[in-house]
Parts: sequence; C-alpha cells; structure tokens
Amino acid sequence: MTFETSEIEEGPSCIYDALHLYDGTTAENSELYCGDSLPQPRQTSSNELTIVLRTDESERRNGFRATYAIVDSSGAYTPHTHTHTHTHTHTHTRDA
Ligand SMILES: [Ca+2]
Repeated sequence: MTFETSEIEEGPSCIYDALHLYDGTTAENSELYCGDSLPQPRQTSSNELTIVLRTDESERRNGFRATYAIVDSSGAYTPHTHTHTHTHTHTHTRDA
C-alpha cells in the first residue's frame, strides 16, 4: 500500500484524529499517524491490512488517499485505489 496524501487533524500523540495502520487485524505492530506525515509504502506480511481512521467531532481535514496492489502467487500486481476523507465520502475503485 502506498499513501499519496494524508491530511489528518494533528494533536499531541494524535489524540484528536488519527490514522492507525495494522499489519493484519490486531493492534500488534500498529502505527499511528496524524497531521501531514505520510506513511511509508508497506507490504503486509499476510493478505490483511487494517486501516482505522479515528475522528472526533471537531476540525475536519482532507483525510487520506492511498493505492494498494494485490500480489498473487505468481508475483503479478493488481492495482486498486482507495480514498477516504473525514466527511465519510467513501470511494472504492477497482481497476479492470
Ligand atoms: Ca477532528
């Protein structure tokens, strides 16, 4: 998964809004982002990546945009695009 933009309300220790990334589905090895810091590209150790966008009731920003690719057993990549904003506009595009 590659993050193209990330704009999330910033606060000390990301207490207001935060983007949590989990390799898999558990909180182990989770990473926390807020503000304009852009997560590094990553490849998960399994077929699961969990993204949690936590927001509070005030101060909205643009959210994040990321793309991901599925690597099948032959090593082929299939690209996808995912966009999520604080306004709960949810767009999921699956490229042919
Ligand atoms: Ca907020």
